[in-house]
Amino acid sequence: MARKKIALIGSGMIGGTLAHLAAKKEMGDIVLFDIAEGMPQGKALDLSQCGPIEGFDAKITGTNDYADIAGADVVIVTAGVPRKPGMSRDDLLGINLKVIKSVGEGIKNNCPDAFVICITNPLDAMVWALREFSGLPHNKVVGMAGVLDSARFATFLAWEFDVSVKDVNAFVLGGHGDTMVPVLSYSTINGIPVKDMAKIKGVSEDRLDEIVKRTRAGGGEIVKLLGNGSAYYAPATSAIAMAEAYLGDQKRILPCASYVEGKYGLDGLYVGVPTVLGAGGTEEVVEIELSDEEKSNLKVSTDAVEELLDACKGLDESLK
Ligand code: A3D
Repeated sequence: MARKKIALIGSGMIGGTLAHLAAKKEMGDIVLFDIAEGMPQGKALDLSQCGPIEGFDAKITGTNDYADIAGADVVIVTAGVPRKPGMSRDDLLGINLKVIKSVGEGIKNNCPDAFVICITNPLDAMVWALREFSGLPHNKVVGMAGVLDSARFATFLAWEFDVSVKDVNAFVLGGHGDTMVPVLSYSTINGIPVKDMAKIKGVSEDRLDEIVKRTRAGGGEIVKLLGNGSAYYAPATSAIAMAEAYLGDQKRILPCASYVEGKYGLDGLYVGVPTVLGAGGTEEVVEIELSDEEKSNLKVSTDAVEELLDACKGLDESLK
């Protein structure tokens, strides 16, 4: 069987980390693409030289030519600019929309059968625009955010309860912004609802609220600490888990920015929802029952995503 081909559009901090992880896991041959000349080639060479030490077989190449992503099975998109301290994800819209347009066309012309995972921010708007520009079916274009946001939520819960992260199952829904919805009612410690665990461990509701708030602001906390750029290790790991679910037809249920039509009262929007990921791409959006409060929080979040889509349509005629 031929090796799979993984194309990484954007070879910056997340792109380079993705390449390293994909190579280590021998997921396939890897093409690093970027508009910066020399940089993807340099990273590819450097990463290739990890092979003899780490013992992986993966051909890693760097390029500035979209023709080299031809036939890719999976494309992961990080092209664009990240946040600087004080910026919101939405501040990136104008600049990253132009980038996503060129990426969408590159994918359409070279690997229209690929499964495409978008990471570029503002995520929910960029994944929608990428789907529009690439013309791929909705089930083959997905956004990575929920896996990361849920991992942040799980980390903070594990620290609070002093338990292994392996036993924490945390869930975040909605758009990837300050209005995201960490859902305590579906978060458990090895099956024990978080609210029950809080009682057992003497953790107050106020403290749980603080954890929810910290999760929502989790990306900004790292941007502030780094001083330059945004998180990249956990975002890369999250996207790799999604790519593995697709390549291995794993049927994992992961929170992804998927195209939702009909469910959750939505009509054609990309937003974070539990999604079955398998060989068919986003095979099913799972509609879970939410409390009235969770529903209204989700509505605030999806309204914010809709506003961003309107802004995209205002910036690019072809999206109207
Ligand atoms: P960075 O290290 O700057 O890498 C971005 C790369 O994109 C750079 O190497 C650029 O040269 C390249 N690039 C710019 N324009 C183009 C273009 N037209 N075509 C191809 N490549 C181009 O950023 P990063 O890797 O840290 O972050 C990448 C993106 O991911 C940013 O938009 C971040 O905001 C976003 N991000 C999203 C999450 C989510 O959870 C959704 C988390 C962290 C970062």
